[in-house]
Amino acid sequence: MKDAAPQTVYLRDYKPFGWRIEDVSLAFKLAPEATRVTSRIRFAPNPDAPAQDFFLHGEDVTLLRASIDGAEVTPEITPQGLRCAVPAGAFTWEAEVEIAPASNTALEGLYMSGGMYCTQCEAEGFRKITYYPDRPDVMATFTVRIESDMPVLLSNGNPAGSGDGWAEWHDPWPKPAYLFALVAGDLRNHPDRFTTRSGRDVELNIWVRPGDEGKCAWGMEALKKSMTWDEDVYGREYDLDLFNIVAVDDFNMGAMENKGLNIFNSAAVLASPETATDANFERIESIIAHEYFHNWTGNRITCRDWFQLCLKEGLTVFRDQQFTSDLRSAAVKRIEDVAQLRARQFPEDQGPLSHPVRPESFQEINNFYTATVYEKGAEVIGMLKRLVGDEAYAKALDLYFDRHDGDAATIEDWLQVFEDATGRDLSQFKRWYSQAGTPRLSVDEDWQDGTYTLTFTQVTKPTPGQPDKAPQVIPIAVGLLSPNGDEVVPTRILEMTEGRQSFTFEGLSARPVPSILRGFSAPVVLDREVPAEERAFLLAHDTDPFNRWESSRSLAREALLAMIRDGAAPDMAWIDALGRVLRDDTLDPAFRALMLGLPSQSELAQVLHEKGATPDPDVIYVATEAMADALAQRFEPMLDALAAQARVDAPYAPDAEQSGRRALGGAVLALRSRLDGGAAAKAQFEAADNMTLHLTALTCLIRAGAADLALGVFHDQWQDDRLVMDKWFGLQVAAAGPAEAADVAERLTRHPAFDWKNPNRFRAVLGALAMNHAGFHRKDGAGYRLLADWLIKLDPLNPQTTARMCSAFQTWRRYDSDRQALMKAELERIAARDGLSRDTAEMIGRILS
Ligand code: B3K
Ligand code: ZN
Repeated sequence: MKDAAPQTVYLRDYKPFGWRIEDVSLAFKLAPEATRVTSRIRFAPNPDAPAQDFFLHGEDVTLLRASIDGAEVTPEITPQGLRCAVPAGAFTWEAEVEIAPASNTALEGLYMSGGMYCTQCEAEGFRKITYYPDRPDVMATFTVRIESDMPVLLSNGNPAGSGDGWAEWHDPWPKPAYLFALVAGDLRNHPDRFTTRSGRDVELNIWVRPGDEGKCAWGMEALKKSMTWDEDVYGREYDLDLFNIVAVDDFNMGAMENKGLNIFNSAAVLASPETATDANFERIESIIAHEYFHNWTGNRITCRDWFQLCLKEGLTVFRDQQFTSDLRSAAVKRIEDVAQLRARQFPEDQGPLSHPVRPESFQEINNFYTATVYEKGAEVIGMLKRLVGDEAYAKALDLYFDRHDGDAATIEDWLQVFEDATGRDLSQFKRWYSQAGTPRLSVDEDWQDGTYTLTFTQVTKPTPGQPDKAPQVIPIAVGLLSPNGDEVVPTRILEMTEGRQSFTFEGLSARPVPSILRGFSAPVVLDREVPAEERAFLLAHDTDPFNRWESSRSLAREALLAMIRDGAAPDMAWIDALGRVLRDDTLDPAFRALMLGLPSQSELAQVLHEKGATPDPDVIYVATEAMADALAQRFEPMLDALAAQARVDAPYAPDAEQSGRRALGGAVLALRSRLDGGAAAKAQFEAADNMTLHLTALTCLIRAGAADLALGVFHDQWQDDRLVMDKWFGLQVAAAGPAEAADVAERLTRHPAFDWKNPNRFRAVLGALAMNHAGFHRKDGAGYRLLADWLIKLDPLNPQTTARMCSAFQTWRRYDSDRQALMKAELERIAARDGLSRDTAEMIGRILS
């Protein structure tokens, strides 16, 4: 059981552990209800640490015996671990514990999934396996022996022997316990090889349940591409003889970078054209890369403590984003990443859960694997690179790897490397790590005698625990266009450091049109009233693809706001300008597909809230539908031509080129379905030979209210495929109208295949409900109630997934008083549960605060 009165942990209280560990030997005798774990650990006093009691973490483990240097000891056991008197010098600790993986529903520590044993130790799961100093700054080499009748027995590092019913592994690289992994099961492998550029021959395997062998090829290609890319771009090579990936069905997140033995949610690695969409393929490619890149940014250089999580996560997200931009379209990737940041990180940073990229306190660290730590953490690195330039960035990274290989490092170490490599003072830049909230940037313009002046003002609103904000360093990428559309000043980075600051451009022959925050050069909100003609001008002429998209997005947003607030008609000027972009067949189909997307309903609610209005989800829904209908009608004459450009004649490949075409085709089909009642979608559904076309068609049919038959057909065809069935569950809720979504979700929770203990299935239904803006916020509170009921049910079994999904309520203060009262009541109902987990209690407490 977790602590009843949770403790808050503070960054400022960090102190090193009193001992170092030279080597760890673990022996596992696996049994579902009674696994025995023996540990033998050589401890030596840490001269750099203050005096302290000898304390080892341990939760939900039964100590059977313990000894020091061979003499039996009787430690004091607490719910969090054990305390024991130890000799003054070095000593050998031995302990035997018993754990019950089959009863471990939290999916943290050693647990069972689909008949196999697997582990998840980050952040603090190793303490559920045995007593240990479970903190990232304690690094050791591990030797692991596994005894089990399972045919495949895996752990970290290189194989060190095996026989009938046993296997041994040795990991020569010192690592913290959170990177430990063990897998045992009846598994099949998809093998391959990779030779590193210095000639190391590496065996690669993807291990899956029997029957899934045909879904590994893409993941394997992604792994090899990642290995090559990290050598080419960061000069980083792989460092073991073997790299194993295992797919498991029950997993709280996407994947985990355990040294030499990555464990993946099967949804984040298994794919075939028949069962996975283009978006799935792209996501798998980037997650494989992300976990692989952690081998250097995370494993070889790890974090001193969990407050430094962004040191590995922000950097590794940044690296996987670079990888995807290099492999696919950089422009499309940037737009997708910014859209994600705005959809996930901005609401977090502008609400009760706001926290700095490097938080200063937590109760449950699992609650801080957030969009802020990951995605804003990556944006901060992007800004750093923009400020120092590509060459200096490369130099700083080389220095980082040289200086800190083998270390458990901090953000201070990271910034020091940049200071040393560039001679810059980064003390003000460091505020990006300590100050929460999204800065808002406003702009004044002045034009006089050939001199053009831009004056920026930055303001960050107070966030929980941080009433006063200091100015940040903001790299503002700006380009200037002449009135005829030529670029007169190419992109320049303006480095803003003050609260209000002016930048001048001299020698211009006419007043220019500015393109500001190109490439989204900083994670800020740009508050700038721009006349619609100027936006339309940028939509037509901007050379920066991100800002071209942004101009259209802003026009769409403003048009929708006018429809929502004043009942205005759709803005035909914007629609026609968009039409001109769509007709330009020199433009990437993927880019044109993105241009056709409307701002999300949740984003519109956020903007209304910022402007002091109370968003009504039903009105927002109606306006968005009306806008989509207007697009469909206006673009009807060109839908055939667009569909022709979207056609793919070659055999299916999930590459950028083909998936871009299919994305455009999907956007066209969505418009057409508004005009033909779903006839074209029905034809596509029947003819589709890949999941992307199949699922796009099914979505259109649901939206057109014509999916009854198709849903049955789809179900019968795919009922034995767990991942495809997740789509079947999720789509029905995601595409349902506002009046039905909660009822559809409720009905699906009673479906015999609704395995609510499986996080993927749980999220497919309840996560999709939380994302269906108008459906979740149904006026009578049915959406809130259903989600709260299920969170209450899941919490005792799986606190981590429960706590994460509580964030669906984080925006509760945006809405009208009736909805606020309904959401508050549900939050209080959850909070009042006896024995609520530390994870969920902390989340609800923060959301209500
Ligand atoms: N490092 C893991 C996440 C662990 C989450 C623990 N609650 C996956 C990743 O970021 O690569
Ligand atoms: Zn990561």
